Amino acid sequence: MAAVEDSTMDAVQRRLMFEDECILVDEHDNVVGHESKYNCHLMEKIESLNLLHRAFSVFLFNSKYELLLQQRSATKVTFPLVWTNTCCSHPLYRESELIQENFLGWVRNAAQRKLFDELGIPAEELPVDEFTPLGRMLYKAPSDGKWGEHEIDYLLFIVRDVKVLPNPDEVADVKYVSRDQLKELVKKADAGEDGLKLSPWFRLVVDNFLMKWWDHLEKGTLAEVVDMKTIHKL
Ligand code: DMA
Ligand code: MN
Repeated sequence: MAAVEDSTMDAVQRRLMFEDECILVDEHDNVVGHESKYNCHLMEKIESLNLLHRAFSVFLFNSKYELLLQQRSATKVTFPLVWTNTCCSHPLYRESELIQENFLGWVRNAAQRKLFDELGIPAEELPVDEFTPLGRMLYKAPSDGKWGEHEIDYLLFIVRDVKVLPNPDEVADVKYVSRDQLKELVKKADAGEDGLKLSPWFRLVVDNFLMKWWDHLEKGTLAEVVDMKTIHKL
């Protein structure tokens, strides 16, 4: 992927790069400060200052237990046009998104904020108690020469039939997949077919957790696999 130069950065994405103040954490997920989304995603800063920030990934299923995927828009600074889970972003360094009770306090605000921004799903459709936090993973992934991720990512499931209205600044395409359809997608991405790419964090979840969690979701035994103590280093 070509490096995104600041001068050619999409205006909407540039605004978010400076407006969004991400939460800096240590390897144990203790809050240690805050930094602009811009600096948090510059590989040079990540490496030289060992910047690590907090993020979340929502996996939304419909009542047929199909998973909603999104393709990131072409204007995203990191990982444009890759296919990924329903919605990913960062809780921001503000009181409402730093609340930690049951790992759900800030979800009410951060996940609801981005599910509306990116997919047009109103907050009323997403009661906070319906989100199940499954686990946390720490990973680093370069996007191109300049940008990348280094995050502790909270993985959240929700089952809900929703009406989706994608925001073209954020999302190029959406689709629901069954488990078999997702396996086909992964095969295609591995083979480089149709220029199909999956995000590195989605791929880590697929390879390490998703199929097992999906089984438990369908059987109604998801609580058995919740582990909010471990931070998986992947
Ligand atoms: C960041 O997602 C979060 C993860 C888990 C990669 P993003 O780049 O889509 O963030 P935003 O939507 O805030 O640009
Ligand atoms: Mn990030």
